[in-house]
Amino acid sequence: MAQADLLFYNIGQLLTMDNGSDGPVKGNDMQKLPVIENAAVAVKDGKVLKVGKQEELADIDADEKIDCGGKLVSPGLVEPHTHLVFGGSREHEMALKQQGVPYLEILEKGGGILSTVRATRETPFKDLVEKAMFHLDRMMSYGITTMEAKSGYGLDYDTEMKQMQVVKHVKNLTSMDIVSTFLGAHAIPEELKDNPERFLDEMIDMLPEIKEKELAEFVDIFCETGVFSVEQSRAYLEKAKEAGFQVKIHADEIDPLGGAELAADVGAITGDHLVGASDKGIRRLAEEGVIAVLLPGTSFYLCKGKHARARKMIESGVAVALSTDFNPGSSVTENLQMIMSLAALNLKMTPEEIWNAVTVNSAYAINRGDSAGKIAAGRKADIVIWDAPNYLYIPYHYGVNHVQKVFKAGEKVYERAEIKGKHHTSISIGE
Ligand code: IZC
Ligand code: ZN
Repeated sequence: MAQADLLFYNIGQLLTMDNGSDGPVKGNDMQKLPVIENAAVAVKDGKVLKVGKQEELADIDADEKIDCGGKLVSPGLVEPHTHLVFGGSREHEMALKQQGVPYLEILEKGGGILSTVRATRETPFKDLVEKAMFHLDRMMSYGITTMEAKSGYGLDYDTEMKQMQVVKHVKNLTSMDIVSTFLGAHAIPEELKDNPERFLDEMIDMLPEIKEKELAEFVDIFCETGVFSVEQSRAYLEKAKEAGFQVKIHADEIDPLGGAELAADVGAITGDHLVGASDKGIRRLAEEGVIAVLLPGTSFYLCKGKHARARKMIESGVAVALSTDFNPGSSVTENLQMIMSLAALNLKMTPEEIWNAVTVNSAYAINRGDSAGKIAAGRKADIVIWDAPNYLYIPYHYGVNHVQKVFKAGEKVYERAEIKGKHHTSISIGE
């Protein structure tokens, strides 16, 4: 009899996401979902030992056995686009939004990103660490076990470095796997308002040091009206590639500028947002194998009634990933499950496509396809037990946290608290 540390048994539906191939799941293949009913998963030394039907794991004994109550079990979710580290908050801008002042106009007047830049410059390192940990813990409670974190609220050498050092420090405090992105080109700082080229040169000058100190794996830019043009972005990203980075683009988020085409031209690993992506841009993403990271929470929160054309992308053969875009301005939520609901309602993605988008494809979107997003023998045991009877249920029941327990590398990192007091009920969904 083989010996495991942990055995998850009585799993009603297990989404292994182990589709038998490498690479992101593209186009119509996103409709396929690797599911095992009545399953079990054995874990040893933090890694998955064996996965299968419960009877196939009858030969495994374990120190600890976890009854999954016939519920849904999935890999830890992967979150591929966040602005995790920032000072302050922007709740005072809600009223402007209600009055119909556009996001880019708030930015032009020195608010928006620039207001967060002022706050981030002023906030001491240790406070940024604490704040990042607060949001990151909440993400973990929503089932996320691997995530990306961008800089971009410094817009000067010291503060951009500070933000990336915060991410590096936080990696030692959490079991969350974090992938870092340098987004120095997130806005033009007030002090260089009239000289964006000089500002971009300053950011380019930082690249060798960022590389040497391993402070980021990706370089990203906000290619948008009033921020950086397609041509500025192209030149910047070419420099980033020369410095040895893979690149990402905030592309066609608000205005359709040709960001999708640019992402394809420069061989970006992802094009993010793509709300205004053209037909040609979508075709080019498919041709070049650029992963589309869609952020329907941002479209929801910007209240413009316009959504990324996920159906067109999937029909064209693009691999789609989903993300919260967690940030203090355009998408203030850590809840990737809510994003799954918005993807169903506003992007018309099917539940099967949505699950591929928040696991396998989001892992490939941050170069972690080999280690995250699947439950398979030899991989880290990043596992979520859901208070849900099946995978359809998560996008369907929106806005709440369905997580019962989260395991990171075989270690329990979150468990839903019980309601205390005489009104407590033990009834739960799926029983
Ligand atoms: O702070 O508003 N779009 N960057 C590009 C953002 C939104 C984050 C922010
Ligand atoms: Zn973003």
